[in-house]
This record gives sequence, structure tokens and C-alpha cells, in this order.
Amino acid sequence: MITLFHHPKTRSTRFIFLLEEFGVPYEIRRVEVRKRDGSGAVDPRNPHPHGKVPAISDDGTVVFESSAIVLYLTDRFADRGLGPLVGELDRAPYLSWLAYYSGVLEPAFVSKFLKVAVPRGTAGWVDVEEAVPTLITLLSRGPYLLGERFSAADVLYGTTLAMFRDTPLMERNALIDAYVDRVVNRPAFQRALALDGA
Ligand SMILES: N[C@@H](CCC(=O)N[C@@H](CS)C(=O)NCC(=O)O)C(=O)O
Repeated sequence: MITLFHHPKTRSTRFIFLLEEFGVPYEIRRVEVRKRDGSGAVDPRNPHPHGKVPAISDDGTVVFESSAIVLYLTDRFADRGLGPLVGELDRAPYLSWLAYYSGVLEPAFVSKFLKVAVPRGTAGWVDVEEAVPTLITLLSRGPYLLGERFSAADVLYGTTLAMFRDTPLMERNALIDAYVDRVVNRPAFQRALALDGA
């Protein structure tokens, strides 16, 4: 049984979405997190090494960090077809875009949000102005990151772009809009909002 360590309206909400997509039994364990205003503390019940959410436990086996959790779950529930497996043609782009999510896209948005200029050629990531067009090019080839196939990676990207598309952090774009709508209109996302507990 999967346990999701969760706090409402955070990066763990999208894992309710993902677990709803899988349709497997899971429980949500609400934990507290440190807040942006400096309040709060690391919750000792949360197995993430920095008390961040999401983290999961699979009958005691802990996985933390969003991209790792996505990969773990798609391999663990391989029959659900939500991620290409070893030996499948799309495995390479799947791994690449999962790593890109945490290694490039998140740092790009967070740097811009914090008004930190990304030092070209030095940081391991690029700025939003370079990252988003890369995604637009990708999405011009198909409705999802892997082309015709919806995968768990779209849960990460779709929910992230849903959060930022209406903000000054990125320019509005029709392809991104259509992509985000495809992802957030899925019934599992609507169920996740109801279960979020916010
Ligand atoms: N790199 C982590 C980021 C997780 C993260 O920063 N989560 C926020 C909530 S959206 C959090 O737990 N913040 C509390 C803290 O940093 O102590 C991941 O992608 O899973």
C-alpha cells in the first residue's frame, strides 16, 4: 500500500492526481511543512530528508523527490501503462524529461520567481525564456511530452505550467494552454482537487 506524505496546495497535490490516474489503493498522510514566511518546522513524521512534500512510502520503502517518485510509481504499477518501461522506445525521452523537470525546469522557474539571474554556461539549468520554447517545440509535435502517449511526466509538467501560465513568469502561449487544458481536464485531476484537503 502506498502512503503519500502530503500537505494541501503543494507539490504533493499532483501526486494525488497521479495516484488517482493509477487507480491503486493509497492513503494520504497529512504532514506539516515549513512555510515561506519562515513559520513552521520540519515534521518528524515526514520521511523526506528535508521535510519536504511529496514523499511516499510503499509498505515502508521510502521514495522522495518528485521525479524519482514518478519513475518509481510507473515502474511499480507497470501494467497501468503510465510510463515507458526499460526496453520500450520512449523510455529514453521519458527519463530525460523527468530529469529535465527537476534539473532544469523547476530551477528555471524558481530562479525567475526569486529574481536570480541564471549565469549562462555556469548554472546547470537555463532561464525560463530558453526552457519554455523548448517545451513549445516539443508540444508542437504531439499532444503530450511523449507525442501521442499521455504519461506520468505530463502530470508534473501540466500542473507546473498550469500554475505559471497566468503569471508574469512566462508568456502566454496557445500550445501550452491547450496542453495544460488537456492535462487538468482529466477526471483524476478533478478528483485530486477534491481530495487535496485544502
Ligand atoms: N525538489 C522537491 C521539492 C519539494 C518542495 O519544495 N516542496 C515544498 C512544498 S511545494 C515543501 O515541502 N516545502 C517545505 C520546505 O521546504 O520545508 C520535489 O520536487 O519533490
